[in-house]
Amino acid sequence: MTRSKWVSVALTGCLTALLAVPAQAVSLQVEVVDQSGQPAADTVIYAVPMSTRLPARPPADAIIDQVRRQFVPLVSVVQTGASISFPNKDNIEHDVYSFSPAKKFELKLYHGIPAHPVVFDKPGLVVMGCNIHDMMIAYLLVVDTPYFAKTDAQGHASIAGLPADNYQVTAWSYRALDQDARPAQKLNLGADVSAKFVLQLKPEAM
Ligand SMILES: [Cu+2]
Repeated sequence: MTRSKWVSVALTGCLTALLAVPAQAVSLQVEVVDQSGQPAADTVIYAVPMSTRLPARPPADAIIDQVRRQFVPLVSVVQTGASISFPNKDNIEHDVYSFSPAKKFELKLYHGIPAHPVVFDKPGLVVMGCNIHDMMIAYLLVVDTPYFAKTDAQGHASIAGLPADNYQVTAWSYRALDQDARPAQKLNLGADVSAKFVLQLKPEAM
């Protein structure tokens, strides 16, 4: 191959690669603290684009385990339409239920993996419990976007691969003093952005 032909092939390859990915993908770093400045772990962050369409791919499924009479994880977030399976890893039976308007359901006393996952087809907060063990509780936030994350022990979360756009970025904590509060920021994500939320939270349960 001549040099000029090689350059042409290489350029065509680059262009094809460029066209295959969205014009520009950016990332969002979020820090969440409570009213005393302490890191707020297990806070859900979700970003809804103002003008770009959501990707057509189906929502990612999730798993909420039951281990030693606890739901693991305590807090989950999924996109509307996602399926969640609830494997019981204990040697005793659990009876998982929710009375939340966003999803009322019950998985009657069972061991192992239920035959069918539960589909969460409406956005909102779903609080789950076990009819046998009153201490068991889990929180699921169902959101109308695939762009979400949960803060780690340091109160940090990041969402990568966001198409450049203006976003409504919302934070929700299961410890919020006002469970209906949805503090949000409008952010221009034309490039990588860092944001901070200060939430009014109840003390962490011991
Ligand atoms: Cu139970």
